[in-house]
Amino acid sequence: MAIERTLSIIKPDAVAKNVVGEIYSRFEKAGLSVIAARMVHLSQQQAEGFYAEHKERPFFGDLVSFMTSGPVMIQVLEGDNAVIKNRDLMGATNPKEAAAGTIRADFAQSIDENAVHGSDAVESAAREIAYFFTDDQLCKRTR
Ligand code: RTP
Ligand code: MG
Repeated sequence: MAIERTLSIIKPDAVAKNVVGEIYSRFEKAGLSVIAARMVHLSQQQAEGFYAEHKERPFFGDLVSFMTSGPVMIQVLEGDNAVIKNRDLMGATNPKEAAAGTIRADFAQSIDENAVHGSDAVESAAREIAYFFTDDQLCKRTR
């Protein structure tokens, strides 16, 4: 198995619900380690830049207003197959379609306010990690 890194964001709805610890616990139980983290209230410019790939989509404006509506918790997760493992923990984009026991099934209310973000591929993970963290902010695991 490949050791990968992925970018995870606990979105404003889940931060407001005070379930950051519960979501971290799921990462840990799945064997993913947090190697960098910070809490940020994103500016409009930061949110627009992060979701630039969706710029032309009809939901872009709502997505940016939601992502700037309160603080988010941003972390880099590392572990075996981290990208797909985190996507599996998250569940489907629409929480109504998310499998039971996934983060979105348990903590999200709608497709617009869906609790978490996770990179969708190794390439996008590298880009998204670099968007929020410098290399020297990524900690080496000691075991
Ligand atoms: P994310 O990027 O946040 O991890 O979510 P995702 O990969 O599961 O979904 P993506 O297609 O990348 O969409 C990004 C976010 O935009 C909102 N969205 N709304 N109303 C809609 O049809 C719609 N589609 C997407 C969601 O909040 C989604 O997380
Ligand atoms: Mg996505």
